[in-house]
Amino acid sequence: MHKMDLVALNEEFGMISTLKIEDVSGVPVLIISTPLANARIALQGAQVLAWQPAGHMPVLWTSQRAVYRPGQGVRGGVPVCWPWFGAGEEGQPAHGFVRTRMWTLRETNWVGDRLIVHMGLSDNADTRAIWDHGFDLELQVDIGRTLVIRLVTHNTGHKTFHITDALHTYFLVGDIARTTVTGLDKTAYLDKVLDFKQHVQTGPVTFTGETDRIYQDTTSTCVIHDPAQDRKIVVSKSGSHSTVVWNPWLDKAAKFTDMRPEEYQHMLCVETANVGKDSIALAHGEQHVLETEIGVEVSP
Ligand code: TA6
Repeated sequence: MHKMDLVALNEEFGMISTLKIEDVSGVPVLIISTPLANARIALQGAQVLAWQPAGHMPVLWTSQRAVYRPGQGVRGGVPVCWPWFGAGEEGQPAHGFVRTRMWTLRETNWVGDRLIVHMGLSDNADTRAIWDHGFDLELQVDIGRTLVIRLVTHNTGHKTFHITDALHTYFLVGDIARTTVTGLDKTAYLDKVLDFKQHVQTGPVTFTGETDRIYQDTTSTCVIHDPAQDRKIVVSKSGSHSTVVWNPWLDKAAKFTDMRPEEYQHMLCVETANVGKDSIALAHGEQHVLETEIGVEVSP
């Protein structure tokens, strides 16, 4: 990133002892410190990389081998999957094309003691060559004792479009084998590990191997129970009818160049999404808000 751009960004948005923008291998990263929480956000992909509320351990996981390079998504934090979740059409990037693009830092503002960062991305010739629709996206990161992330999709084109989307959140856990997720009991899911066959969840989700499930038609709050770190992470949501639960386990993790294999033990994705039959149709001028709120509680 050009040094002048960084200087200009800090002049416009920097806040002494609260917000500064640094260049991490060509990727501008917002370093945020408020009395309630610390956070880091990459402008590439508008990707939240870290959030740590005061008095708690970090809540989000990022890989020790994460790659910070223009055009490459960071493994961890909260990747934004849009305008499709999962594999695209032939030759299209997985999870859409916005998580590797540079978003614009639009505004920062205080609401009480919470700091809200607004980043935006609109269609251009490059995006229309991939996906021929007019859109404006805004990601709002609302930082306080909880973390609220809102993805606002606005159809600025003339045609109705359909999207699937996700806030693909990677959580830090002490030991995946002792971790459980409640809130999905009796919910139907597609099991990617078993050729997307449909099953119904019974009781808490437990982890004994690669787990990759798309729970559908659910608006439930999920709770990640992490006894190894004596805490619970509460993931509530709105504008979302799918929840994706993913842990690659050892063999799949070993295939990622941007992850140490053994790190699978300390991460878990619980994703606020709209996938498959839960896709969203937006007509000209319509908006949709996908929102997740993350809180952490000590639970000895
Ligand atoms: O959300 C789960 C998933 O779709 C997995 O199947 C796996 O592909 C994961 O996303 C990570 O995808 P990525 O493209 O970021 O490596």
